[in-house]
Parts: sequence; structure tokens; C-alpha cells
Amino acid sequence: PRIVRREDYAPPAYWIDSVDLTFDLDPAKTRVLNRMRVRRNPDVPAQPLRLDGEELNLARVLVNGQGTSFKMDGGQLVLEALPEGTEPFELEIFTTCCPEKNTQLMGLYVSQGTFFTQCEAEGFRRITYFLDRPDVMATYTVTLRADKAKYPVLLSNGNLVDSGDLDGGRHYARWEDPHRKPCYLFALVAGKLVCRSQPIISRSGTEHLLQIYVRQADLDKTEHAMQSLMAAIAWDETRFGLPLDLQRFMIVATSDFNMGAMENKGLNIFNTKFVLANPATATDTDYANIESVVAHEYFHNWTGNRVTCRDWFQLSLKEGLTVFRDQEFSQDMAGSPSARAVKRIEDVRVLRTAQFPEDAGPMAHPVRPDQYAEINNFYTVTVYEKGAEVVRMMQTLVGREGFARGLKLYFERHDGQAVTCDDFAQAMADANPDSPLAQHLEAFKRWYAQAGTPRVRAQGQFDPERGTYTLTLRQSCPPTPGQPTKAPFVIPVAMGLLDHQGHALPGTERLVVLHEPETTVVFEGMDAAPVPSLLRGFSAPVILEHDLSDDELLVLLAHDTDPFNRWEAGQQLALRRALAAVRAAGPVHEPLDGAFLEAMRAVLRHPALDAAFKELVLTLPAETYIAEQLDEVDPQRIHAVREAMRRQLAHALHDDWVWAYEQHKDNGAYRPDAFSAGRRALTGLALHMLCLAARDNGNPVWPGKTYQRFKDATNMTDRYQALSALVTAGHELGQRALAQFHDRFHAEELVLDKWFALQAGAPDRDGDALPRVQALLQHPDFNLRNPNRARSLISTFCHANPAGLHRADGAGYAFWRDRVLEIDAFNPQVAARLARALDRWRKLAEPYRSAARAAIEAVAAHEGLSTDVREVVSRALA
Ligand code: DPP
Ligand code: ZN
Repeated sequence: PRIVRREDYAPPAYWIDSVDLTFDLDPAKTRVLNRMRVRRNPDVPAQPLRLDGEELNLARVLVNGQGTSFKMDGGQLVLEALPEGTEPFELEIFTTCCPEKNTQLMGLYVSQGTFFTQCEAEGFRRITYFLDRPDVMATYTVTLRADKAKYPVLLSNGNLVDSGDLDGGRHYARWEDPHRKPCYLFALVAGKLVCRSQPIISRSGTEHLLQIYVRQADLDKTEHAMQSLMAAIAWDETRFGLPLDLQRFMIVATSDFNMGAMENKGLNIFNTKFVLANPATATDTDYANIESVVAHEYFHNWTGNRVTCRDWFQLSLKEGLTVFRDQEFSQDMAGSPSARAVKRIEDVRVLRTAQFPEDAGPMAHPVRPDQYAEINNFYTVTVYEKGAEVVRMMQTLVGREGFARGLKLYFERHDGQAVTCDDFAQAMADANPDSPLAQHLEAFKRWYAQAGTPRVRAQGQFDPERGTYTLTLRQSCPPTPGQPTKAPFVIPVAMGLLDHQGHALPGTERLVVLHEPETTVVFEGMDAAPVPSLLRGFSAPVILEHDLSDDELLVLLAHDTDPFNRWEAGQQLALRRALAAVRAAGPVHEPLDGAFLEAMRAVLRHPALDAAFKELVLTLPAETYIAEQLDEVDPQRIHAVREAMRRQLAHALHDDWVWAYEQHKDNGAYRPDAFSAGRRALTGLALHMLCLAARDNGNPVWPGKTYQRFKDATNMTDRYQALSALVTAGHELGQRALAQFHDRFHAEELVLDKWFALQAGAPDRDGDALPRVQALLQHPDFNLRNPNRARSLISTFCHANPAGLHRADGAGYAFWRDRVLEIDAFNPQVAARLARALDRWRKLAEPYRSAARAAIEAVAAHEGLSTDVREVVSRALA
């Protein structure tokens, strides 16, 4: 397949200034009339106009109203006989397409009788011939015509300027978007929808109309999304002075969506999963995700839409920055310092369990990639979450106010332009000329260019005679595909020192900025060896290696003023025990010792710590995270060790779990705020532990109580937690509860997704997970074509149930292979995501390794594989 390289970027040979689109919408044959004003780019040598197109039927091409010659070349429409000079000309193209046969969900498609579009990254070319690249920005006028009874609502970007009836039961609407935009931000929606409307007045006094469009049955699930949108608008004005620039801002929800949501100008299209919530159907996690995704897409209006990407290699320019902004927003919404820390820990957990493996595997790529075969494969945790960490480090280096100044300068310079990651970093540095960022800008930008997770090795030396503590920090970064050696990164290490009783040592807090392979910091006036607390708040996306003793980690866990490092100390203690037990020979015994269990008890019973924080500390590192620490991975052994640790925690802390449950179980009327969500999270963990303990001792009391809670719950979080506790523990009441859950919620798509996902992710016991998942594939409610449903069953199993997938008989890999091929035949984007479940196959021990390789090779050998899946599997085998 063709490889696209960043170094090959060239500006477009033509500009498209305006686009006038007319759609006659019909599921079987939609007609698209596209009239553009085009002109040559005077800065580029004269050349033919090459327009992108895919799965279109071309009927007519006119230049200035006259027929013209054209040819087709590799899907592109090539026009050679165009007017000389740089005067604009009219280009009119008439095509048809077939939305009901569009199973890729890219371009114009039909979902449950409603038309939707998805154009990012390269879907617009499936609607009409165009210069489908983000640096070509035009104004759009869009006329939609459709049957009025079937499609009463007709939406596109911008403002509604005209609407009315047509002959034959049809009607039309015309929309004008005054903002120039790249075509990936184009959208239309047509169907039977209802909306929640909310007029608002911004801080500056302008009026806006906010609307959320859903199916009639979902209208009672739109309040939280609307509240989130209003909060996001207010936040962006307050924190960054960025106002809403549209009279009307619309969100539309669809059940069939490849991604989470899409920031089309003024007309965001969302996966229902990230819009719809009420207490009866959505969990706290859903509520939090909705708040953050609604905000994320809204924030794109500035960081992405007003200033967009020059080319797709710059994707992190908008995504890293916008993830950073939504993370900051969620922290500000969470409120208390402890709730902010909880959010930070959750974000870091995603980074370490998903991005670190990506950065160490065959798909490793820089935050600003250098090449791709299929850009859809680069909507990754590296571009998004690591990209956000890079932006966060800039804020750490220039300070919060300095960051706001930098953002302001960025918009002053680049509003209305398509720019690069360099432009962003430059604006940050120029607005903060005395900062360490400006001082080390070129070196800092290696975060964009070099893949791989850097390691920082810390060694402390106490000199009792001089009273000094010398801290040496050495950085390195392992090779990644195409990058055998790395230059040093600029790494901000926030730190402080404690004494062995846990008191913070005054004057030792600082930000150490590494920019060389080795950095030494000396602390004077020390009476005794201190305990260093390094990388506070996870100030850089690196792996920190240190030689702190268990006792020192216990001091940090009990006393550090930095909540992130308190949590981290607990994770390190657990990880050490897990790794020792994984590496030991023979059967798995009890990996946890008394000191560790006592420390966990102290956290659980702590009078001052928040419930949400306790839940995070008492949750053991994930199996995939443990696997990442090992050179050779036996997924069954890791699973056995982690399960043994969980059972020990369940038994040793039994009375404490009972106490925690009783203390936190009543929360009154459901509210999704961080404080009450934290109480519910801890209650849920307690029930999981109590059901797990009951499994061993055969005592029916706690499974019975859990089942009762499942039945009596007044909100989905409590109900789902109880269900999950029974199912995860493998208790027979779990089966009964699953059946009742299905009966009650079978009409709620998103709840059914949870029902499938819970069973797909439930622990494997004697190889029962795969047959369970295979049986669910045949369930009448299963639908492979619906991305949410397919992911809830298949991706949950392949990505989140390692012991179920990695079977010695290789049947898990065969299942993976068959599903990847099956899905690839109609939706390559979803298939390619699933394909990545075996990225780390090279680390597997035998017999897993050979069996996994055989499955990947079988996929690679398949004829007619999509570019998407081909790129993933060929990188895996390279
Ligand atoms: N641009 C979308 C986002 O907000 C992804 N399609 O992440
Ligand atoms: Zn985004």
C-alpha cells in the first residue's frame, strides 16, 4: 500500500474558497451537486487539479458552466484543461452515492433510518470529489432536500437561512456556515429526531441556542449532556477567554458510530454512549465520560476548528491539546484537591496501561508521526493521551498563567489557519521567553519527534559528614521501530523530600528540569537520609526507576503530601509483590505479606482520605500493566497471581470491607458528582471483595446481600456494581441477576452493551471465558454491524480479558483472527482497532507466542485485507 510521509508535505496546487452543496437525500441513491469556487495557488508551479473521491458515481463535471475533459487516476478525478491564471473559476461536480450500503460509517451513511456523516479524517471524499486535506479551507452553503415525513429534521453546519416545502411530500433546508473550515469538519444529519433546546447568554452578553438531538425515546437522557455543555462553554470563557463563536451549537446522537464523537463545526455528532444518561441507565463512569467528551468536542471549536492542522501528521496539535483541555476541565469540575488528584490518577492509569504498551510495541510512533498507510490507525493513545502529557509538560514549564498567555498568542498568530505542532510550541515559548521551555525549545520538541517511553533512573546518596543529599537522575529511551537511538528529552521532574517519619522537609520542593543524559541535584543541611518523592503529579510521561526500600514506599504511601505519589507508592508495593510471585517457580501461594496488607487496611480505614482515593489505592495494578514490566509474559500466570492477591485482600481485610460497605452504601438521591461517585466506587469494590471471599468460604450472606442490592438499587451504578460483583466472583446468583438485568433493560441499547461487556470481561475460570463469548455471538441481541455492540463483546474480550484470550490451545487467537477478518469485510476501522489486541505477541511465552504469530500471519495472508488492518498486522510481524 501507499505510504504517506510527513516530509513529502507540499501545499495544495489549488485553493477552494467556497462550496455550495445540494443534497437530494435518498438511502439508495443520494444525489450530490457540488459547486465550488476554485483558484490556482500562485505559490505552486502550475499542475493539474487532482480531486479525491471514493465509492462515488460521477455524472457530470462543468468548469465555468461548460463541459470539460477529465480522467480518473487511482480514484482521483484529474482535471487538466483548466483556465490559465489565478482568477477563480466555477467547478461543478455532480455525483451520486449509496448511503444505505455504506457499512464503513465513513462519509454519508444511514443509521436506524437517519442520515449521518463522518468526515474525519478522509470521509468527505466519499461524499463528493474534493481536495480532501485539512489545509484547504472554504466557506460552505448546504441545501438539504428530503422526504418530509421520513426526515423531518434537516441539519448542517452553521446557521439555518432558509427552509420550506417542495413538491411530492419533500422539503428543504439551507444552511450557511460563515466560518472557513476544512472539509473534515463538514456534517449533515437528516431524520426523525427531537431536541432539547437551551438558550444561553454568554459572559460577553451574546445569545446562543444550544440543542441536543436524539430519538424521541431518549429525550429524558439529555440533561447531563446539556449541563456539561453549558459548563464547558463557561469554563473556556473563564479559563482561556475563548467564547462560543456560533449562534447555534448542536449535538446529535447516533447509535452507529466508529469513534466517540466528532467536533464538526456547530454540529457535533456523537456516539450515543457519550451523550445519553439518566440515573437508571448510566453509571458514574458514563456520567464522567459524557462530561469530558462533550467538553472535549466543544473545546475543539477553538483548538481544532478555528486553528486546524496543516496535515494529518499534526493530529496531536488539536487532539493532544484538546485532551489536555478536557482533563483540566474535568479536574476543575471535580473541585477539591483530592478529587482533582483522583482524576489525575485515572488519566495516568490510562496512559500507563494503554499508551506505554503502544510505545513499546510494533505500532510505536511519535506524537507527531512520520508516516502512515492509513491515517485512521493513528487516532491513538499516543497522539491523544501522550500528546496531552506533552502539552501538560509545557504548562508545567511555563506555569498556568504563562500557558494561558501562550494560548492567547497562538490564537493571535494563527486564528483561521492550518498549522503545525511547531507553531504551537513556538507560541508557547515566545509568550514565555524566560521559561525553561523557551530555553530548551528545540530539545523539548523531541517529545513530538521521538517515540518510546523514556526511563529516568534516580539514585540518592546521603553524606552524613557534609549533611548533603545528592540525587542523580539519568535518562534513557529504548529503541523503537525506525528510531534506534534517541537524543535526551526535556523532562520536568516535580519533587520534594520527606524524613523517615513522613514529615515534609521544608525548602526541598522543586521542579528539576532534565535536559541532559544525567543531572545531579544537591540538597544541603540534611541531618539524615531523606525519602525522595519524585515525579509528583506524574510531571512527565516517563518510567521512573528507583531503589526505594519497601519501608520508604510505606512512608510515602502513608504521608506524602502529593496524593499522586501516595497512590503510586501503593502501586509500586503491589507491583513488586506481583512480579516476585510471577517470577517464582511452582504454584502461586500468597503473594501479599502482613506489612502490605496492614498498609492497605490503614488506607481503607483512614479517617481523612476520600472514598474515591481509597478505591484507587485498593485496586491492584492491571494484568496488562504487570505484563509490561516483564520480558517474557505468561498471561495465565499473571492472572493467577493477581487473582491470588485479590483473594488475599478480600480475606485479610474482610471486616474492613464490611465496614467500608456499611459506611458508604447510602448516598440518597443519585447525583453524579465526584464525591458521591467516589463513595459508590468504594462500595462497589467492597462488594466485589466480599463476594470473592464468600466464594472461598461458601458463606451465602454477602452474595445474598449483594443480590438484594442489585434488585433494590435506585441507580445504574449501584445496580451494575452489585451485578458485576456477583458475576466476577462466579457466584450462581450472578446468572440469575444477569437474566433479570436483561429482562429489565433489553430495550436500552447502551445498557445491553454493558450486559455483553460484563460477561466478555468476567474472569476466565478453567477456560470458560471463550465459550461464553462464542455463545453470546449467537445471542439475538448481538449485532456485529453495530460498532458499540461489537466492541462490547469482542473488543472487551480481546483487549480486556487476557486470561480468556491467551489460551494454551490457541483458540482465543483463532477467535480473534476470525472476528478481525469478518469485521474487516465491512468496517476496516473497527477491525483495525481489534487487530491491535495482539500487538504485544512477541513478549509472550510459549506456547502462546507461536500460536499468536500463526493467527496474525493468517490475517496477513488474507486476500483483500483493508489498508487499515494490513498496516497493523504487517507492523506486528515486521
Ligand atoms: N476528532 C474526534 C475527537 O474529538 C475524533 N474523531 O477526538
Ligand atoms: Zn478530539
